[in-house]
Amino acid sequence: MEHQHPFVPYKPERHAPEEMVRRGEEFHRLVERRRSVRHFSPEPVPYRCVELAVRAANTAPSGAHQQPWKFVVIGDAQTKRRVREAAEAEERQNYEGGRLPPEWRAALAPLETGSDKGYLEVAPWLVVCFAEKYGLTSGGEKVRHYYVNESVGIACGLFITALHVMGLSTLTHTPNPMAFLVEICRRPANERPYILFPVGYAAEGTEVPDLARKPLEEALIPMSVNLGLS
Ligand code: IYR
Repeated sequence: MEHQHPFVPYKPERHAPEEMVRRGEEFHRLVERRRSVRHFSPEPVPYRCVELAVRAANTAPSGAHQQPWKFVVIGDAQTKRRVREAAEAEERQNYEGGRLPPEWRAALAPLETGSDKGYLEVAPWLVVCFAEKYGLTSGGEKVRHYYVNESVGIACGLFITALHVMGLSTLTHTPNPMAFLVEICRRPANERPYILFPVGYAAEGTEVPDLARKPLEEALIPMSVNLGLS
């Protein structure tokens, strides 16, 4: 094949059908056990584990391969405190100040969330994912980015899954509006806070809401059924 740009061979592993299913089942069993956690142990977690989760995130496909994500890793007590205080100030407006509309509050009720975000100081690491709304050349010119939300969302999915594989827990936390994170993390104006992840071991005795996954029939619609082919 003739290419205008450099291409290299790619040969993904192939497996026999039974082996494909076995691997798919094993992976599903693993991710099925993941839950978002709001109670963390203060036990230290090696930085290397966080680094590996970001390495996994950094493999995500992205619009025009622009890789529009940044992960800021916070481990010092002072910055964690600043993040907690700023997040709680926003969340107090959400929960106690009436900024969350009643419909939204009702949707959150089963999660029993509130404006206390103590876990932001307990978890050994806070990882803030930023989305690069646009890029900047070395000369400071803006470069348009494509599919930023999709790209960063996929990267965050990989990040969460990598933590879970290692036996670590996290929460996809969005203490909106999150502009305070730009300042605290000292990020430039082209970066928008996307998700704030507390990372650590789940606290001993952690309980999570008794939620069920959506039944497969609601998530998976074989088109053949819609077409009346089966
Ligand atoms: N950011 C708030 C509210 C919140 C919103 C959703 I959507 C959730 O799934 C959970 C919480 C908070 O973190 O409390």
